[in-house]
Amino acid sequence: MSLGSSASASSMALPQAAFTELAAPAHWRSVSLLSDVHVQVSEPATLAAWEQALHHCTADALFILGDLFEVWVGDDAALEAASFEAHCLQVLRACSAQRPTFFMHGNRDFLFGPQAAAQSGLQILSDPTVLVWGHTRTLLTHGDTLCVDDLPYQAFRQQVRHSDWQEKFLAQPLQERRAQAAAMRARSEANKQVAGYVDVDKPTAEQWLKDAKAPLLIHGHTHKPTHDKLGALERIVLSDWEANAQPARLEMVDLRLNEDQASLQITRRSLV
Ligand SMILES: [Mn+2]
Repeated sequence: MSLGSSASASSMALPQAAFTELAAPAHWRSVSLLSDVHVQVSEPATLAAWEQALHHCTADALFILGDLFEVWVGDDAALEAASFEAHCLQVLRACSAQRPTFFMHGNRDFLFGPQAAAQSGLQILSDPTVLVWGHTRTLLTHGDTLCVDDLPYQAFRQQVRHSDWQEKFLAQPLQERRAQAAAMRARSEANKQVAGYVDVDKPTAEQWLKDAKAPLLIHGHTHKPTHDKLGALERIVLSDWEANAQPARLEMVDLRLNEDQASLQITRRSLV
């Protein structure tokens, strides 16, 4: 089985968004969001910044919208003594002990499973999810499903999100999975050198917002942080993280529910 082979694009279904809702408890005053940290052994500065961000988090809830890990090859990776994965789950555990900490799968860490969730205390969110907070509705997604123009990626996504593929992949030895994931990443990086990151399809995103009855979309994935308009609607794209970039990219978004319970105060916060 090859990790990189893709199913034919013609067999691909259009994204079907089912809008799961998450009701925020009445006492929440602020939440923080981040995504695309891509923690990995080879980037200790980004890892340290992420640990600090969680340690100093004061929000009532934290939302991690995917690609927290550069790669997640199976929950058993965290069972290896002193593994990088085990360390990361400990960091998450300390955070989730203080506040509800939600995790949505990204395209790098979609194999983050129930065992890792239990070990870290993370609550897994379906993608997409509508956060219903006071009278506000905010649509949260990793963002890769909305990149409908990237047909090879969508075909690949459909393949690897299938339970048959996942069972076969996870049945292989851990070392073999790590090697395959590294090869896949190398190919994906090479692709990006050529094509760059594809943005989400704006008409599809707008339709999702209309169907979800939400005026605001928050997503990551594209590594193109922005706060812009989608027609009459609004979108925030979370930044990817890289401590050694010039300038460093270490950013969270904070939401605060206004007194009217009907609007949100949005702050992009750089941790540099
Ligand atoms: Mn991604």
